Amino acid sequence: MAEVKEIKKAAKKVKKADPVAASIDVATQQMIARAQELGVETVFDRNITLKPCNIGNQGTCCKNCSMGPCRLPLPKDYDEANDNRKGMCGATANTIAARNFIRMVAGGAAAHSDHGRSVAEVFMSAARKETDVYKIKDEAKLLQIAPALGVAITVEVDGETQDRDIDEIALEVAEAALNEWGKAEGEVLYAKRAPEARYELWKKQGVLPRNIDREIVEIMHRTHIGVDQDYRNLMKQGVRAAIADGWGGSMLATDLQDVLFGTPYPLVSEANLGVMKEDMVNLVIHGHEPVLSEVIVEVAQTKEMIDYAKEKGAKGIQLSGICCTANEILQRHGVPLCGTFLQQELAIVTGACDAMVVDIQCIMQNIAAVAECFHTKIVTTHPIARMEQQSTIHIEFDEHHAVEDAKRIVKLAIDNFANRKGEVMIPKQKAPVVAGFGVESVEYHLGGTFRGNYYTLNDNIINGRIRGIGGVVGCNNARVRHNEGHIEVVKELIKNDVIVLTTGCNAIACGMEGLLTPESAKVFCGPGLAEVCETVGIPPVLHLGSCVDNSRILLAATEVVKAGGLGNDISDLPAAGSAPEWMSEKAISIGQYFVASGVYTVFGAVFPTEGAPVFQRFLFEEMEQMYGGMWDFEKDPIKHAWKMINHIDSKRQALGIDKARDRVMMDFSMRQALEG
Ligand code: SF4
Ligand code: MSK
Repeated sequence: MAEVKEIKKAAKKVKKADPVAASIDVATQQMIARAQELGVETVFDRNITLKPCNIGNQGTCCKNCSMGPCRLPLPKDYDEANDNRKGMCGATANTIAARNFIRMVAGGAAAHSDHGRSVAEVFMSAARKETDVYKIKDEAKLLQIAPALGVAITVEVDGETQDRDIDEIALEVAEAALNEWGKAEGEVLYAKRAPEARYELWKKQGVLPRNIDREIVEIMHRTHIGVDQDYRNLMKQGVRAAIADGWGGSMLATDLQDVLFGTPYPLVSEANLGVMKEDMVNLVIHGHEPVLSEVIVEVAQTKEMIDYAKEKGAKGIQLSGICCTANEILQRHGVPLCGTFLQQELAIVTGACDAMVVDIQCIMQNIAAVAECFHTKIVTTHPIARMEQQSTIHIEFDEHHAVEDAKRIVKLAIDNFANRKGEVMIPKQKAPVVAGFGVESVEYHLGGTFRGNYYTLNDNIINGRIRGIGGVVGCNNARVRHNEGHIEVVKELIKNDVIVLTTGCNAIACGMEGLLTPESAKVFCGPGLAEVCETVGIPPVLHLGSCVDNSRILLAATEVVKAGGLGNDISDLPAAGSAPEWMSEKAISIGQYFVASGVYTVFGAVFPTEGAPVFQRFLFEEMEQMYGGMWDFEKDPIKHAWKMINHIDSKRQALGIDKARDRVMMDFSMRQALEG
């Protein structure tokens, strides 16, 4: 008996992922197979051997006190009227699922907002001129955000209006921004940047955030055993904290990064593992905060470093990025994208990654184990994000000696070039991308020649060439086929004339698939969207940046409302949100602030409340009456896209612009007939 058990165990041990079933991307498939050939385990293999807990997946496992964990799976013969499931303390499935859900909001909001706080601290150093490395790069953006933080940009002198000193403004902006995390009174100031109707709605619902930290702390308090035991009231706090993230911490992170490092404008680059180069030093930058990576990009381009790399036998230095640090340095410098969240181990498996430098968020601990099989050095840089593996190197980054830190890291990668062992195998696949969009560049490209606003975009939505706007964002999740959901959802949307705004790993996935080029419009888009993209010269999928840059989507939607003709609030717009392959708590916080901002938001992969149908109904239906936006869930990518399109169509109908679209379709078929 014991023998059979052992044989079974051994068989389980050798269970490996099928590369083609694991990813739609050929480069990823090749590298999964390569890892298996070399005996290196990756997340794709662990997906086969490590099964998720079904009860945790349903959101109905509570471990908030030591009388638990209390596990309340949804019974097969579930009968809502007789649902007597209770934890030891009597907490119902709804209470447990709601507590777990808003704890995810707290985790996500904390991650985004703490990132924002770090940027604000560096901004303060720059404003105080304590560092030569960081300076105010984009004064126009500083002047644009200052009034929203209560900082005047002009002053009255002898009855005349004069511009204020830019250094004084920067200092006051830094103080006001940092104050947003912990002020004793008032409300998060950026909430007023939302359309007026939205702000008033938040006020009416009692969800205006007071300060960023407080809303996150209050979630932890309310979800402690024996505090808030009403899922509606719990969600009120979830909404408040999510607004504090989207319209607070994340928006401040985006704005202050733009002021310090420059507001992105469209540029050309490439995406996928094929951007790595065998004969160059490959330094892969991974994480989320651009504060260090900005300096690394600068240092790696200096003659001193390039000469040093040549001295060591390399042709130069190839930088590339993973996850949202990748998006940040792509948007501002055109540094190519190496891959998404699920490709971080695979970049090392190439055997050509001389160093991977990481900061915060989405960094798999297993990169240290994979790196031990190769020559790769893993460099952690953030005081709050270290790894237990002794093989990793910690170079703590400090803005006061940023250049020295960056030099040490770049040199370490160069010195490691000669230590490569075994065969290098870099997949060939890479695709061109046009990235670097933002509220300002969308306005520039779609705003028309004479009107510097969103008028032309609105006009194209009203006349039906553009059916609506899809915000498609979020992670990869190894429990579903890598990039399949992302790409199928986006392709179905653009095929049906829905323009897509993307961030995070969805943006990287779209880049790898060639969807971030203007040329992709005539291949993949419906006639109306193709016509707009071809006329204006933009891709049908606009890359707006990293996870914190979802705030750009909120502001773009606000600009659309302001431009007129499409209602008074974000909830009136023919628009929908999506995260087809989400996995992180940050995605839940983003989803919740989209919903609270009036956006119908569909998630794929798995939804963490299925064990509590009453609470889930609150999220999926009742929230719409309160906020004009609600959650939904659909695993199948095509049905997922169609839920969004149907919602967009219902909004078009409510606005009375559905007929215009019919005419456009007729024009196209006539044109086709003529061409035929
Ligand atoms: Fe169980 Fe209640 Fe404790 Fe949660 S808080 S673990 S439901 S006893
Ligand atoms: S990196 S949070 S896996 S999008 Fe922002 Fe990608 Fe999700 Fe991390």
